[in-house]
Amino acid sequence: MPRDPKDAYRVLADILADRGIDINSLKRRVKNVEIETPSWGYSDSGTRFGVFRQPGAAATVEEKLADAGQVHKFTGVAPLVALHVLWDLQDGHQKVLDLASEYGVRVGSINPNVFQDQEYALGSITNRRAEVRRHAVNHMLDCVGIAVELKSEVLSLWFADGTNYPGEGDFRQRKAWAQECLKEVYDRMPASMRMLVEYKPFEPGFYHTDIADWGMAYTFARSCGERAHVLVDLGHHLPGANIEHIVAFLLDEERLGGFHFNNRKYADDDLTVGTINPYELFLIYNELIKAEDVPNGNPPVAYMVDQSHNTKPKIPAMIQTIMQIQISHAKALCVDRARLAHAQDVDNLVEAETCLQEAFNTDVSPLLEAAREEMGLAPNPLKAFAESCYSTKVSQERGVRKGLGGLGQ
Ligand code: RM4
Ligand code: MN
Ligand code: MN
Repeated sequence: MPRDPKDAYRVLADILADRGIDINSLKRRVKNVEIETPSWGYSDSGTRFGVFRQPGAAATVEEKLADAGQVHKFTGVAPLVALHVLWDLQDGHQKVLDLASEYGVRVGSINPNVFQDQEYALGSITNRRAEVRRHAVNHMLDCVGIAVELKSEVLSLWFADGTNYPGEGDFRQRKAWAQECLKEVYDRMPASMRMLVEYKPFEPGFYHTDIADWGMAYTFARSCGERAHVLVDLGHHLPGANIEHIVAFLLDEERLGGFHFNNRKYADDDLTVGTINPYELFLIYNELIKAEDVPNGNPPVAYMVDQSHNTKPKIPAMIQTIMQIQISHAKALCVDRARLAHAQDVDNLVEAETCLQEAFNTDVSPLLEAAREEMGLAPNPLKAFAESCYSTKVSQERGVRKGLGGLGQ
């Protein structure tokens, strides 16, 4: 028998009340979320073995903003779009601003590209040649200007810098070059702008990468200044890394700048967030909620998706992603904090872990559906999008093209 949504909501409200949690306050919190989706998630993508073209995949910045607008229209919590300077910003910046507002979204982080030009084969900000480092810094300085014009306050940096062979480079010399370049860019950012420094343990450098882990990103960020923070991409850790611990540590240091949400099974797989290891995502959100409840001086956290859906249809895949994030967020809000704190106080390990397990096992769909209803949305965004026939329409109009996507175009 199909469940009555009102009954399900009342049952959940009672369960939460027993945990000392007011369902209305949770509803406010799940409504008050802004997630950024990546422009490159709407265009054709693939692996180094090939790119798969889908009818209707976005090929211009206008189409990417239009598709992102659909994700926001049906989820209500994805109003921001990350832009990649090389892939998206050939058109005039005013035009991009106008298009964003036409499609009901805003420009989110600005992502420079210092990894695709031929001259970056042996690195950008750690390249032995001063003229290549200069070129990379100039590009990032241009991006600061672009960000200002596009009213974006986040410069999000990822470097492909690294080496493939022992002996190829001098780690400490490269560290000094990276530091010098980052500081020059940082010093030219307006006071309203933040710099996010992303790390990655391998690929495309398979022997070493210059910003390999959170500690290195943190060190670079600290030596730039207060507005440089660490970006945690969930796919950029070696197997077994305790990401929730890293998140808590960075929050405590007031340096957690943002996330690139995705999930991994083997490497930097960019699979759908929360699908391979949902408990990990829940535990990460658990740390974020704790920090929201008792704020310190940590900057606002940018919640960004970094996924390219090579074989799934782009827009439904992104809506599914947003829904997955909402589920983990909502579950982490369901932890009985007082009971957990007490269990920790008296070293009751079973009870403490039970508090987390109970929250993780809570069916939060009645809460999310009620929140969507209050936002004037359909309870199931994926279904509502499918019924809108937008995909059929753009597939027919756009067809299959080779466009301005991301990597591999
Ligand atoms: C990297 C990293 C960056 C992304 C590039 C293209 O693995 O996740 O965030 O911009 O890929
Ligand atoms: Mn990333
Ligand atoms: Mn990545």
